[in-house]
This record gives sequence, C-alpha cells and structure tokens, in this order.
Amino acid sequence: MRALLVLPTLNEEAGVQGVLEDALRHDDRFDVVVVDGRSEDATVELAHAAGVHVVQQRGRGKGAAIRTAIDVFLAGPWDALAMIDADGTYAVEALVDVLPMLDHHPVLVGDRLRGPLEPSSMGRLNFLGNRFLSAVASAVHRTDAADVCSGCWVMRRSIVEGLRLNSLGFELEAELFASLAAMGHAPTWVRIPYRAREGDAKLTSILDGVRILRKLVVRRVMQARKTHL
Ligand SMILES: Nc1nc2c(ncn2[C@@H]2O[C@H](COP(=O)(O)OP(=O)(O)OP(=O)(O)O)[C@@H](O)[C@H]2O)c(=O)[nH]1
Ligand SMILES: [Mg+2]
Repeated sequence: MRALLVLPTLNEEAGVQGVLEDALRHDDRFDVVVVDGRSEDATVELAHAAGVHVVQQRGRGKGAAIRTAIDVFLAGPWDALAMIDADGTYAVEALVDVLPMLDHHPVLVGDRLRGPLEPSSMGRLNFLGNRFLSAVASAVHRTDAADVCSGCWVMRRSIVEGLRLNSLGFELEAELFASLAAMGHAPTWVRIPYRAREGDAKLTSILDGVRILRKLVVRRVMQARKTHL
C-alpha cells in the first residue's frame, strides 16, 4: 500500500524542514506533497530544497488547501491519503506506525487529547474547546469523536472518493468527520503524542471554534455537493 502524505503550509519556515526530513526517511511508504497557501517566508524554498513536490493551493485557508490536495490525490495512483500539520506538532513516526492499521480500519485519526500531550503543546482554552467540540460532534452525528479537530488523518482511497467537502478554513476536519459519519463510517481513534508547534499558530481559538461548531450542525442537516473547488 502506497500513501500520499499531504502537508498544508502557510508560513511554516520554522517547522517544515524538520517535518520533511522525518517524512523523507519513509519514502518507501509514502510520497510527500506540500500544499502551500502563498507563504511569504522561506517555506516553499525549503520544500523545494528538500526535493518534494509543492502545489500552490486554490483559494484560501486550510480547508481549501486540503481540498486541493484531495484533487491531486484522486488524479494519482495512491492507495491511501495521510495528512499532518507542517508545524512539528505531529510525529511522523506515529503516522508511520498507524499506516499498517489501514488493512483493518478504513479511516484512522490521531487522538491528541488522550495521547501524551507535551507541556505547552495545547493551551487550556484549546484543550477544553477541543473536548467540547468533540462531544458535540459525537452527539450530533451519533458517531464516536475522540478528537474531532485532530490534524492527523489517514484514509483509504475508497473513502476519499466518497467525501463531500466545501470547507475553506479550520472547520475542514469537522466536515471530514461529518461527511464520514453520513457515509456510515466511524473513524478509528489512535492515541498519538502532540508536541509544541514551531512558529506561529494560524488558528484563532474562539472564531474558528464557532465556525467548527456551525459546520458540525449544518452538516448534520445537509451534505456539501462536491469536494473539488
Ligand atoms: N496551505 C495552507 N495551509 C494552512 C493554511 N492555514 C493553516 N495552514 C496549515 O495548516 C496546518 C494547521 O494550522 P495551525 O496553525 O497549525 O493550526 P492548529 O494545528 O489548529 O493550531 P496549533 O495547535 O497552534 O498548531 C499548519 O501546517 C498550517 O501551516 C492555509 O490557509 N493554507
Ligand atoms: Mg498545528
């Protein structure tokens, strides 16, 4: 099974190099693509220097970036899609451990909230917000959501083909979860470590939290029509 590892980037010059070095140690398992949101720092140069494929996303926001990546994935030969942040918070090694589980589980998601959380990796407000949003996701979609805002997802190709997404920003993961629940798929949650990020966060806790909440509710009522932008 060969996977495509997607790394969304927006001004991640502090973290992207380390993540790429870790990822390229496993180039027997996956190809790597950086989907960039018009970074103004050295992110794209660092990715090119590492020799990985860089795609400029369509539109703006992490959601639009992942939907661009899904188009790239579906146009290619890969059996599975994996994604993590490019800020050093997720350990590539943990993702590599998760990949073989795809043989028995079509969707795997890293659970940061029950895994070892490095001190200062997630502030108290974000931790409580993540717990709250996951509880809402579980109740509204009647599907277990341990950590609905996790950025670590691994899915078989057949699952990706059925996704219906129209998120532009950080509500993308909530919509992924909702789209899967509508397809009758419950993710398998795998405890993973979560580390302090390199560089500045792009997410704003309250505003993005409200958008995520809204997306969870709206997607219970109606599905998005398509995924491509
Ligand atoms: N291509 C692209 N990537 C983005 C955009 N916004 C954020 N990202 C990337 O998406 C990933 C998640 O963004 P973060 O700022 O780390 O958000 P977060 O993980 O919820 O917050 P932290 O816990 O502080 O890391 C990172 O790799 C970002 O560089 C965007 O508009 N376009
Ligand atoms: Mg992050």
